[in-house]
Amino acid sequence: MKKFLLPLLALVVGASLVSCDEQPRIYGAEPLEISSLRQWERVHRPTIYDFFEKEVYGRMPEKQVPIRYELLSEGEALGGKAVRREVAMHIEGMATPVPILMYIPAAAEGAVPAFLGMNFKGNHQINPDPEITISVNAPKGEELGSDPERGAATSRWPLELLMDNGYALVTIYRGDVDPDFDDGFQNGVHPLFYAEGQSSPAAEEWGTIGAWAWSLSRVMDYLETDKDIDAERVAVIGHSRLGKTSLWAGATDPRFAIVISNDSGCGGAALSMRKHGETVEAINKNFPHWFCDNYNKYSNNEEALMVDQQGLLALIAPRPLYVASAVEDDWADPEGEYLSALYASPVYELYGKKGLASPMPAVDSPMMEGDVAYHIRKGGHDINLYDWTQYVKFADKYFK
Ligand code: GTR
Repeated sequence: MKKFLLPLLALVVGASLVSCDEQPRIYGAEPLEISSLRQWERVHRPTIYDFFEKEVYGRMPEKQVPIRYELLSEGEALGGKAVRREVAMHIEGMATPVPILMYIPAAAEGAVPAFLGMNFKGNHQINPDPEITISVNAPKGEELGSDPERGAATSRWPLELLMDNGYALVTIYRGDVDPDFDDGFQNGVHPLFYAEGQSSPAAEEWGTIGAWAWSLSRVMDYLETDKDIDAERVAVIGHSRLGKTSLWAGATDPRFAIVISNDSGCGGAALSMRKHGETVEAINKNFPHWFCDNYNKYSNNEEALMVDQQGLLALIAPRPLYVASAVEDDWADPEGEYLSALYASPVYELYGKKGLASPMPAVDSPMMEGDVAYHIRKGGHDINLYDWTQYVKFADKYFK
Protein backbone atom coordinates (compact mmCIF):
# COMPACT_ATOMS: atom_id res chain seq x y z
CA MET A 1 0.00 0.00 0.00
CA LYS A 2 2.71 2.38 1.11
CA LYS A 3 4.49 2.15 -2.20
CA PHE A 4 1.42 3.59 -4.02
CA LEU A 5 1.02 6.43 -1.59
CA LEU A 6 4.17 8.30 -2.50
CA PRO A 7 3.58 8.55 -6.27
CA LEU A 8 -0.04 9.48 -5.54
CA LEU A 9 1.09 12.28 -3.25
CA ALA A 10 3.55 13.52 -5.85
CA LEU A 11 0.76 13.55 -8.44
CA VAL A 12 -1.59 15.57 -6.24
CA VAL A 13 1.11 18.09 -5.27
CA GLY A 14 2.29 18.36 -8.89
CA ALA A 15 -1.23 18.94 -10.18
CA SER A 16 -1.95 21.64 -7.63
CA LEU A 17 1.30 23.44 -8.53
CA VAL A 18 0.32 23.49 -12.15
CA SER A 19 -3.26 24.53 -11.55
CA CYS A 20 -2.32 27.48 -9.35
CA ASP A 21 -0.07 28.99 -12.01
CA GLU A 22 -1.44 32.39 -12.82
CA GLN A 23 -2.37 33.08 -16.37
CA PRO A 24 -0.61 35.82 -18.32
CA ARG A 25 -2.77 38.89 -18.46
CA ILE A 26 -2.95 42.44 -19.69
CA TYR A 27 -0.55 44.18 -17.37
CA GLY A 28 -1.03 47.77 -18.54
CA ALA A 29 0.94 50.52 -16.84
CA GLU A 30 0.59 49.17 -13.33
CA PRO A 31 2.97 47.91 -10.65
CA LEU A 32 3.89 44.31 -11.55
CA GLU A 33 2.41 42.62 -8.51
CA ILE A 34 2.99 38.92 -9.15
CA SER A 35 2.15 36.39 -6.47
CA SER A 36 5.41 34.46 -6.42
CA LEU A 37 8.84 34.21 -7.94
CA ARG A 38 7.86 30.90 -9.40
CA GLN A 39 4.88 32.46 -11.19
CA TRP A 40 7.08 35.26 -12.43
CA GLU A 41 9.69 32.94 -13.85
CA ARG A 42 7.34 30.30 -15.24
CA VAL A 43 4.50 32.38 -16.60
CA HIS A 44 4.87 36.13 -16.55
CA ARG A 45 8.49 36.65 -17.46
CA PRO A 46 8.39 34.47 -20.59
CA THR A 47 5.13 36.11 -21.69
CA ILE A 48 6.47 39.61 -21.22
CA TYR A 49 9.79 38.70 -22.85
CA ASP A 50 7.96 37.31 -25.83
CA PHE A 51 5.92 40.48 -26.10
CA PHE A 52 8.96 42.78 -26.19
CA GLU A 53 10.65 40.50 -28.69
CA LYS A 54 7.78 40.23 -31.12
CA GLU A 55 6.00 43.52 -30.68
CA VAL A 56 8.57 46.13 -29.68
CA TYR A 57 12.25 45.60 -30.54
CA GLY A 58 11.90 42.56 -32.79
CA ARG A 59 13.50 39.19 -32.44
CA MET A 60 17.26 38.90 -32.81
CA PRO A 61 18.38 36.22 -35.26
CA GLU A 62 19.04 32.71 -34.05
CA LYS A 63 21.54 32.20 -36.81
CA GLN A 64 25.15 32.99 -35.92
CA VAL A 65 27.68 34.61 -38.19
CA PRO A 66 31.40 34.03 -37.72
CA ILE A 67 33.05 36.83 -35.78
CA ARG A 68 36.77 37.27 -35.33
CA TYR A 69 38.46 39.74 -32.99
CA GLU A 70 41.81 41.27 -33.85
CA LEU A 71 44.03 43.50 -31.72
CA LEU A 72 44.59 46.71 -33.69
CA SER A 73 46.59 48.91 -31.36
CA GLU A 74 47.62 49.34 -27.80
CA GLY A 75 49.38 52.16 -25.98
CA GLU A 76 49.70 54.36 -22.94
CA ALA A 77 47.02 57.05 -22.67
CA LEU A 78 45.70 59.84 -20.47
CA GLY A 79 49.17 60.78 -19.25
CA GLY A 80 49.94 57.26 -18.09
CA LYS A 81 46.63 56.72 -16.28
CA ALA A 82 45.29 54.28 -18.81
CA VAL A 83 46.09 51.72 -21.41
CA ARG A 84 44.22 52.35 -24.65
CA ARG A 85 43.37 49.27 -26.68
CA GLU A 86 41.59 48.97 -30.00
CA VAL A 87 40.21 45.63 -31.11
CA ALA A 88 38.57 45.07 -34.47
CA MET A 89 35.40 43.02 -34.40
CA HIS A 90 35.25 41.41 -37.85
CA ILE A 91 31.68 40.31 -38.47
CA GLU A 92 31.74 38.10 -41.54
CA GLY A 93 29.94 39.80 -44.41
CA MET A 94 30.26 43.37 -43.07
CA ALA A 95 32.11 45.82 -45.29
CA THR A 96 34.11 47.26 -42.40
CA PRO A 97 35.00 45.87 -38.96
CA VAL A 98 33.53 47.35 -35.79
CA PRO A 99 36.40 48.89 -33.80
CA ILE A 100 36.09 48.33 -30.05
CA LEU A 101 37.80 51.12 -28.12
CA MET A 102 38.93 50.38 -24.57
CA TYR A 103 40.56 52.37 -21.79
CA ILE A 104 41.87 50.25 -18.94
CA PRO A 105 43.21 51.75 -15.70
CA ALA A 106 47.00 51.44 -15.88
CA ALA A 107 47.28 50.99 -12.12
CA ALA A 108 45.04 47.92 -12.16
CA GLU A 109 46.27 44.66 -10.78
CA GLY A 110 44.29 41.88 -12.36
CA ALA A 111 41.00 42.00 -14.19
CA VAL A 112 38.90 45.14 -13.68
CA PRO A 113 35.17 45.85 -13.86
CA ALA A 114 34.01 47.82 -16.88
CA PHE A 115 31.31 50.08 -18.28
CA LEU A 116 30.27 49.15 -21.79
CA GLY A 117 28.30 51.59 -23.91
CA MET A 118 27.74 52.65 -27.47
CA ASN A 119 28.71 56.11 -28.64
CA PHE A 120 26.81 58.45 -30.95
CA LYS A 121 29.44 60.09 -33.09
CA GLY A 122 32.42 57.80 -33.52
CA ASN A 123 35.07 56.44 -31.19
CA HIS A 124 37.39 59.37 -31.89
CA GLN A 125 34.85 61.78 -30.44
CA ILE A 126 34.86 60.38 -26.93
CA ASN A 127 38.26 61.93 -26.11
CA PRO A 128 40.80 64.22 -27.79
CA ASP A 129 43.39 61.41 -27.55
CA PRO A 130 45.10 61.69 -30.99
CA GLU A 131 45.78 57.96 -31.11
CA ILE A 132 42.13 56.92 -31.37
CA THR A 133 41.45 55.65 -34.87
CA ILE A 134 38.94 57.88 -36.67
CA SER A 135 35.71 55.95 -37.18
CA VAL A 136 35.43 55.39 -40.92
CA ASN A 137 31.67 55.15 -40.75
CA ALA A 138 31.14 58.46 -38.95
CA PRO A 139 29.88 60.05 -42.16
CA LYS A 140 28.99 63.51 -43.19
CA GLY A 141 25.30 64.09 -43.12
CA GLU A 142 24.30 61.35 -40.74
CA GLU A 143 22.17 62.77 -37.97
CA LEU A 144 24.39 63.67 -35.00
CA GLY A 145 27.33 62.05 -36.70
CA SER A 146 28.40 64.80 -39.07
CA ASP A 147 31.02 66.32 -36.83
CA PRO A 148 34.33 64.61 -37.42
CA GLU A 149 36.09 66.45 -34.62
CA ARG A 150 38.19 64.54 -32.16
CA GLY A 151 36.98 64.78 -28.60
CA ALA A 152 33.68 66.49 -29.45
CA ALA A 153 31.82 64.26 -26.99
CA THR A 154 34.42 64.31 -24.21
CA SER A 155 31.97 65.65 -21.63
CA ARG A 156 29.88 62.50 -22.10
CA TRP A 157 32.76 60.14 -21.42
CA PRO A 158 34.60 61.05 -18.19
CA LEU A 159 37.55 58.73 -18.62
CA GLU A 160 39.51 60.23 -15.71
CA LEU A 161 36.67 59.51 -13.29
CA LEU A 162 36.49 55.92 -14.49
CA MET A 163 40.25 55.32 -14.42
CA ASP A 164 40.57 56.89 -10.93
CA ASN A 165 37.87 54.56 -9.66
CA GLY A 166 39.32 51.44 -11.21
CA TYR A 167 36.86 50.98 -14.08
CA ALA A 168 37.61 50.25 -17.70
CA LEU A 169 35.55 51.89 -20.42
CA VAL A 170 34.59 49.92 -23.51
CA THR A 171 32.76 51.56 -26.41
CA ILE A 172 31.75 51.08 -30.02
CA TYR A 173 30.18 53.46 -32.50
CA ARG A 174 26.51 52.82 -33.38
CA GLY A 175 27.09 53.63 -37.05
CA ASP A 176 29.64 50.84 -37.37
CA VAL A 177 26.95 48.29 -36.51
CA ASP A 178 23.86 49.75 -38.11
CA PRO A 179 23.75 53.30 -39.47
CA ASP A 180 21.05 55.34 -37.79
CA PHE A 181 18.73 56.12 -40.66
CA ASP A 182 15.95 54.33 -42.47
CA ASP A 183 17.31 52.66 -45.59
CA GLY A 184 14.98 49.66 -45.50
CA PHE A 185 17.67 47.67 -43.66
CA GLN A 186 20.02 47.35 -46.59
CA ASN A 187 23.15 48.42 -44.71
CA GLY A 188 24.40 47.40 -41.27
CA VAL A 189 24.13 43.88 -39.86
CA HIS A 190 20.56 43.06 -40.90
CA PRO A 191 21.28 41.75 -44.41
CA LEU A 192 23.77 39.23 -43.00
CA PHE A 193 20.86 37.35 -41.51
CA TYR A 194 18.29 37.42 -44.29
CA ALA A 195 16.94 34.09 -45.42
CA GLU A 196 17.10 33.38 -49.11
CA GLY A 197 14.96 35.86 -50.99
CA GLN A 198 14.44 38.06 -47.93
CA SER A 199 15.25 41.75 -48.29
CA SER A 200 14.02 43.28 -45.05
CA PRO A 201 13.20 42.05 -41.54
CA ALA A 202 9.77 40.44 -41.03
CA ALA A 203 7.25 42.30 -38.85
CA GLU A 204 8.48 40.59 -35.68
CA GLU A 205 12.18 40.71 -36.51
CA TRP A 206 14.72 43.16 -35.13
CA GLY A 207 15.07 46.82 -35.98
CA THR A 208 18.07 49.02 -35.37
CA ILE A 209 17.87 49.07 -31.56
CA GLY A 210 17.79 45.27 -31.65
CA ALA A 211 20.88 45.23 -33.86
CA TRP A 212 22.72 47.64 -31.59
CA ALA A 213 21.84 45.57 -28.51
CA TRP A 214 22.96 42.41 -30.29
CA SER A 215 26.30 44.02 -31.06
CA LEU A 216 26.84 44.88 -27.39
CA SER A 217 26.50 41.17 -26.67
CA ARG A 218 29.10 40.45 -29.33
CA VAL A 219 31.44 42.90 -27.57
CA MET A 220 30.69 41.00 -24.37
CA ASP A 221 31.78 37.79 -26.15
CA TYR A 222 35.12 39.47 -26.71
CA LEU A 223 35.38 40.83 -23.15
CA GLU A 224 35.00 37.29 -21.84
CA THR A 225 38.32 36.54 -23.52
CA ASP A 226 40.19 39.70 -22.48
CA LYS A 227 42.26 38.93 -19.40
CA ASP A 228 42.26 42.58 -18.28
CA ILE A 229 38.47 42.72 -17.96
CA ASP A 230 36.36 40.88 -15.41
CA ALA A 231 33.43 39.91 -17.62
CA GLU A 232 31.31 39.14 -14.56
CA ARG A 233 31.48 42.81 -13.59
CA VAL A 234 30.36 44.62 -16.72
CA ALA A 235 27.73 47.37 -16.55
CA VAL A 236 25.95 48.17 -19.81
CA ILE A 237 25.12 51.85 -20.19
CA GLY A 238 23.54 54.15 -22.75
CA HIS A 239 22.09 57.60 -23.21
CA SER A 240 18.81 58.33 -24.97
CA ARG A 241 18.33 56.01 -28.00
CA LEU A 242 21.41 54.21 -26.77
CA GLY A 243 19.76 53.99 -23.34
CA LYS A 244 16.84 52.19 -24.97
CA THR A 245 19.55 49.98 -26.44
CA SER A 246 21.28 49.29 -23.11
CA LEU A 247 17.94 48.28 -21.57
CA TRP A 248 17.17 45.84 -24.37
CA ALA A 249 20.74 44.51 -24.21
CA GLY A 250 20.32 44.05 -20.46
CA ALA A 251 16.99 42.28 -20.91
CA THR A 252 18.26 39.90 -23.58
CA ASP A 253 21.73 39.15 -22.20
CA PRO A 254 22.01 38.17 -18.52
CA ARG A 255 25.78 38.55 -18.63
CA PHE A 256 25.37 42.31 -18.12
CA ALA A 257 25.68 42.55 -14.36
CA ILE A 258 24.31 46.09 -14.06
CA VAL A 259 22.06 47.94 -16.50
CA ILE A 260 21.98 51.73 -16.78
CA SER A 261 19.52 53.88 -18.73
CA ASN A 262 20.27 57.59 -19.04
CA ASP A 263 17.38 59.74 -20.33
CA SER A 264 16.13 56.83 -22.45
CA GLY A 265 12.53 58.11 -22.65
CA CYS A 266 9.93 56.66 -25.00
CA GLY A 267 10.67 53.08 -26.02
CA GLY A 268 13.21 53.01 -23.17
CA ALA A 269 12.44 53.40 -19.49
CA ALA A 270 9.44 55.76 -19.80
CA LEU A 271 5.87 54.49 -19.63
CA SER A 272 4.19 54.84 -23.01
CA MET A 273 0.59 54.90 -21.83
CA ARG A 274 1.06 58.25 -20.11
CA LYS A 275 1.58 59.77 -23.58
CA HIS A 276 3.67 62.48 -22.03
CA GLY A 277 6.40 63.94 -24.24
CA GLU A 278 7.42 61.63 -27.06
CA THR A 279 4.66 59.20 -28.01
CA VAL A 280 4.82 55.83 -29.75
CA GLU A 281 3.35 57.47 -32.83
CA ALA A 282 5.99 60.21 -32.86
CA ILE A 283 8.87 57.81 -32.38
CA ASN A 284 7.64 55.41 -35.06
CA LYS A 285 7.18 58.30 -37.45
CA ASN A 286 10.54 59.97 -36.82
CA PHE A 287 12.60 56.80 -36.41
CA PRO A 288 10.80 54.08 -38.38
CA HIS A 289 13.89 51.84 -38.24
CA TRP A 290 14.41 51.68 -34.46
CA PHE A 291 11.72 49.14 -33.55
CA CYS A 292 10.18 46.18 -35.31
CA ASP A 293 7.33 46.66 -37.75
CA ASN A 294 4.80 45.29 -35.29
CA TYR A 295 5.42 48.27 -33.03
CA ASN A 296 3.51 50.43 -35.48
CA LYS A 297 0.33 48.74 -34.23
CA TYR A 298 0.67 50.78 -31.06
CA SER A 299 1.03 54.20 -32.67
CA ASN A 300 -1.76 56.25 -31.16
CA ASN A 301 -2.95 52.98 -29.67
CA GLU A 302 -0.86 52.64 -26.50
CA GLU A 303 -3.76 51.02 -24.60
CA ALA A 304 -3.29 47.94 -26.78
CA LEU A 305 0.20 47.28 -25.39
CA MET A 306 0.08 44.11 -23.30
CA VAL A 307 2.48 45.65 -20.83
CA ASP A 308 4.10 49.04 -20.56
CA GLN A 309 7.84 49.68 -20.34
CA GLN A 310 7.94 48.63 -16.66
CA GLY A 311 7.79 45.12 -18.13
CA LEU A 312 11.07 45.71 -19.93
CA LEU A 313 12.73 46.90 -16.71
CA ALA A 314 11.39 43.88 -14.83
CA LEU A 315 13.05 41.55 -17.35
CA ILE A 316 16.38 42.79 -16.00
CA ALA A 317 15.60 41.66 -12.42
CA PRO A 318 17.30 40.65 -10.19
CA ARG A 319 20.30 42.45 -11.64
CA PRO A 320 20.87 46.01 -10.42
CA LEU A 321 19.17 48.66 -12.54
CA TYR A 322 19.72 52.42 -12.65
CA VAL A 323 17.29 54.75 -14.43
CA ALA A 324 18.06 58.47 -14.69
CA SER A 325 16.29 61.56 -16.01
CA ALA A 326 16.91 65.28 -16.38
CA VAL A 327 14.51 68.03 -15.32
CA GLU A 328 14.43 69.86 -18.64
CA ASP A 329 14.08 66.65 -20.63
CA ASP A 330 10.30 66.68 -20.71
CA TRP A 331 10.31 64.90 -24.10
CA ALA A 332 11.64 61.79 -22.29
CA ASP A 333 9.00 62.10 -19.51
CA PRO A 334 11.08 61.98 -16.29
CA GLU A 335 8.08 61.07 -14.14
CA GLY A 336 7.20 58.26 -16.54
CA GLU A 337 10.77 56.95 -16.24
CA TYR A 338 10.59 57.05 -12.46
CA LEU A 339 7.17 55.37 -12.31
CA SER A 340 8.28 52.65 -14.67
CA ALA A 341 11.21 51.78 -12.38
CA LEU A 342 8.83 51.90 -9.41
CA TYR A 343 6.34 49.59 -11.14
CA ALA A 344 9.09 47.09 -11.98
CA SER A 345 10.23 47.04 -8.36
CA PRO A 346 7.78 44.37 -7.05
CA VAL A 347 9.54 41.88 -9.34
CA TYR A 348 12.88 42.78 -7.77
CA GLU A 349 11.29 42.23 -4.38
CA LEU A 350 10.27 38.69 -5.40
CA TYR A 351 14.00 38.00 -5.63
CA GLY A 352 14.60 39.46 -2.17
CA LYS A 353 16.05 42.63 -3.70
CA LYS A 354 15.14 46.15 -2.72
CA GLY A 355 13.04 48.07 -5.20
CA LEU A 356 12.70 51.79 -5.71
CA ALA A 357 11.14 53.89 -2.94
CA SER A 358 8.27 56.33 -3.24
CA PRO A 359 7.71 59.27 -3.73
CA MET A 360 9.85 60.45 -6.63
CA PRO A 361 13.05 61.98 -5.25
CA ALA A 362 13.84 65.69 -5.46
CA VAL A 363 16.17 67.06 -8.12
CA ASP A 364 19.81 66.11 -7.60
CA SER A 365 18.96 63.66 -4.80
CA PRO A 366 19.84 60.23 -6.17
CA MET A 367 17.98 57.29 -4.71
CA MET A 368 20.31 54.31 -4.73
CA GLU A 369 19.76 52.52 -1.44
CA GLY A 370 18.12 49.63 -3.23
CA ASP A 371 18.82 47.55 -6.30
CA VAL A 372 16.64 49.75 -8.49
CA ALA A 373 18.14 53.24 -8.46
CA TYR A 374 16.89 56.53 -9.86
CA HIS A 375 17.91 60.14 -10.10
CA ILE A 376 16.65 63.27 -11.74
CA ARG A 377 19.26 66.00 -12.11
CA LYS A 378 19.00 69.59 -13.15
CA GLY A 379 19.67 70.45 -16.77
CA GLY A 380 18.67 68.97 -20.07
CA HIS A 381 18.88 65.91 -22.28
CA ASP A 382 22.49 64.76 -21.96
CA ILE A 383 24.80 62.45 -20.05
CA ASN A 384 27.38 64.26 -17.98
CA LEU A 385 29.82 64.00 -15.10
CA TYR A 386 27.03 64.22 -12.54
CA ASP A 387 25.27 61.21 -14.07
CA TRP A 388 28.45 59.16 -14.31
CA THR A 389 29.44 60.01 -10.73
CA GLN A 390 26.20 58.38 -9.54
CA TYR A 391 26.70 55.34 -11.81
CA VAL A 392 30.20 54.78 -10.43
CA LYS A 393 28.86 55.00 -6.87
CA PHE A 394 26.10 52.55 -7.70
CA ALA A 395 28.50 50.15 -9.44
CA ASP A 396 30.85 50.33 -6.44
CA LYS A 397 28.08 48.80 -4.29
CA TYR A 398 28.23 45.61 -6.36
CA PHE A 399 31.63 45.55 -8.01
CA LYS A 400 33.94 46.61 -5.19
C1 GTR B 1 15.25 62.08 -29.87
C2 GTR B 1 14.25 60.99 -29.78
C3 GTR B 1 14.39 60.31 -28.46
C4 GTR B 1 15.82 60.08 -28.05
C5 GTR B 1 16.81 61.08 -28.62
C6 GTR B 1 18.28 60.70 -28.68
O1 GTR B 1 15.12 62.86 -31.00
O2 GTR B 1 13.00 61.52 -29.94
O3 GTR B 1 13.64 59.13 -28.47
O4 GTR B 1 16.21 58.79 -28.26
O5 GTR B 1 16.50 61.48 -29.87
O6 GTR B 1 18.67 59.59 -28.94
O7 GTR B 1 19.08 61.63 -28.48
